[in-house]
Amino acid sequence: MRVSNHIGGEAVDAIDGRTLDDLAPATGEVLATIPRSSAADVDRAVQAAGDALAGSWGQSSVAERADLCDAIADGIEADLDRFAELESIDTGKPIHTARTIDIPRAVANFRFFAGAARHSQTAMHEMADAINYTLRRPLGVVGLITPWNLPLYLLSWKTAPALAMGNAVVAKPSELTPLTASALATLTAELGAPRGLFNVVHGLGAEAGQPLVAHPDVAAISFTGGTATGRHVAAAASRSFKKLSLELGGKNATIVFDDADLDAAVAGAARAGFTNTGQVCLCGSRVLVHRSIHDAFLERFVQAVAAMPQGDPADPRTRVGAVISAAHRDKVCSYIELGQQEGGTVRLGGGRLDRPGFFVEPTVLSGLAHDSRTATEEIFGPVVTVHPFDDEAEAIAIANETRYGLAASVWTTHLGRAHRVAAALHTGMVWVNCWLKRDLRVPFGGSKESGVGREGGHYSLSFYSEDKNVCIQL
Ligand code: TXE
Repeated sequence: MRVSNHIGGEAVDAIDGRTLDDLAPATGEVLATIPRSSAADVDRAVQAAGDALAGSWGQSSVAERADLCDAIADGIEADLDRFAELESIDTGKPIHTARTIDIPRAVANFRFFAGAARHSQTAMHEMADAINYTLRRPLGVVGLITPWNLPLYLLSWKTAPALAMGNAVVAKPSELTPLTASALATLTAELGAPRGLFNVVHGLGAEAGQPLVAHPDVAAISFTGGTATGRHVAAAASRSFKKLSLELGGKNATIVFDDADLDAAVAGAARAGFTNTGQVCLCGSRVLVHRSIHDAFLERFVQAVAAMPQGDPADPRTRVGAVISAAHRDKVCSYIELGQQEGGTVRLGGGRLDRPGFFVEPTVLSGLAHDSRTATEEIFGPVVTVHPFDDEAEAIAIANETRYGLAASVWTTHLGRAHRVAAALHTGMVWVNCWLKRDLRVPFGGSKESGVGREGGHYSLSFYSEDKNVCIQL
């Protein structure tokens, strides 16, 4: 496959003709070549986006923008199998995951934000002798930088509200997973969207992402990726006072109390730990279990994880696929080794799978100190550590003792405890007796080093627009 940039409604190569290889994680073989873009390509894309805003899109009504989002949703849905296949071969994720999670969610994102924009309202503040009303305006050109774990899912999560609020987009997808972003650009052009409304520039973070963040004509950056990269992005964006949304890493706790429904907790912890082969920022990679049920839980948890079939992502029965790259596989395996050096015992898995491609066995470690590196650093792969705690206060303290603050899940049948623990956790999101149950209206985001800002519902509409107050003397 030969993948192009999408600039001004046209599929184009990088200006200097350079390319990168995109590998299939399930085989390690070259899947596609993509443009290795540089600042000059980014500049063209930003210019094209500006042209779209200067043209008809700048005058578009909310209804027109929402209709376009609905049309994109319909287009992805009509072609769901092809989008799912592209996502699965590009990421190594099971086709089952792509078909049931990634692509349906992309459809839902466009549909949801079409509706949200149609129903959005602004405020009026009345004074004795004046009225104030709020105009909500697009920001202009927005830059969207997305990672490899949920490529279309996250790109659509940003693109839909950006378009619905009247902006034009320059997207820089991960160089490891370019395929569905290009498919989305092709679809958008086929639907007759204004040229330059949705541009995609492929390439490396330092060569194509960085110039987008630094570009003076880009009004906002929404970034999802690693915390270290987020730090660079924040520093670069601050120089031109860009609006910034950062969704970064996590080391999320799954907390299981002795009054939990054990069947539900075991199934929930397994799902939280290993969905998308552990490569979701929300994955529950540390399971904290009340000491009185620790051993019984661990035994059943290991059985539940062992029952998840791993292998060829194209097989519809597969539930655990490949990890994204050889480098990432090696990083994940190095943490499994570190965990053993730090005193942990491997209860399941323990290393790479002996087959072509980038596979790591689903791995469960126990016996580690809860402040060990393995238990506090983000591994972002199919590795979960299990730790005992003695009481509620200790569970909260352990859960909070990381530099991340994204999400947690709490398993208990005690109503008061559920509320107390949810309130005490230093995270942006808490699930009680569930995990990754998503209502697209709710605030999504993290605290501490997991990010800055919230997306979702009116939080996204507000991020991708600027409010202007008008005060009229009566
Ligand atoms: O992501 P990066 P990486 C975590 C996970 C993983 C680690 C590193 O722990 O092991 O991050 O992953 C672009 N300016 N997460 O290195 O670098 C890059 O091209 C502008 C958690 O693969 O964060 C890609 O498009 N952009 C996470 C995007 O940033 C830059 C999902 C993300 O890549 C850039 C992924 C720069 N200087 C990894 N450098 C989550 N929160 O879900 C890179 N990029």
